[in-house]
Amino acid sequence: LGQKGVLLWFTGLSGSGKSTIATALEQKLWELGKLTYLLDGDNVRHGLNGDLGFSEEDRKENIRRIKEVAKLFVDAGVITIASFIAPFREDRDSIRRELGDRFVEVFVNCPIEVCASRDPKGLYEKVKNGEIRNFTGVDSPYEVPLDCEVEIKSDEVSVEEAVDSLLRIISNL
Ligand code: GGZ
Repeated sequence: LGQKGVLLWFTGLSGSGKSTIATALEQKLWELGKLTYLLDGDNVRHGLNGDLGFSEEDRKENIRRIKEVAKLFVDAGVITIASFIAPFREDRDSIRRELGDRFVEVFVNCPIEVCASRDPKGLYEKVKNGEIRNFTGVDSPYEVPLDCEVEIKSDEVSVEEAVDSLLRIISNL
């Protein structure tokens, strides 16, 4: 009868479109009367994970804590959307192991050249000028998903098309 919780995890490079698609999906679900929660850098990295940076160790701890929070939301029956790079396959796979079929890994796949040309926050420019180090895809690794549930080529499909395909997947869960 009630809504079953699920975790949709958007992984991909900075500027790949994770947050844009995640926000549009959340809006659509809200219009459908669904209970949702969006976890992203704005509400997690400033608060709960405010002590963490972008070293490999901190990124892994970032994802571990977000996983634990997300599990609570899923337990509560919420359609939980997480938008974080999560660059390490091992970390994403550990979420899948714990949540099983309640976990949907969404790879927002976009060539880094396109991400860098969008550069919504001017971060790629800063990387180029040497102002930021350990930047994902440049001098910090991103392990491409091999077995994700969904892949969105954000340079090829529109946000609306991406949201529609995700809604179809959610409705079949
Ligand atoms: C990658 C960085 C970095 C470095 C700051 N590397 O495009 P954004 O701005 O809004 O998304 C990026 C965000 C990445 O945080 P996550 O918590 O998703 O990363 S991880 O899963 O790897 O822990 C970017 C900004 O923070 N940012 N410095 N060095 N992205």
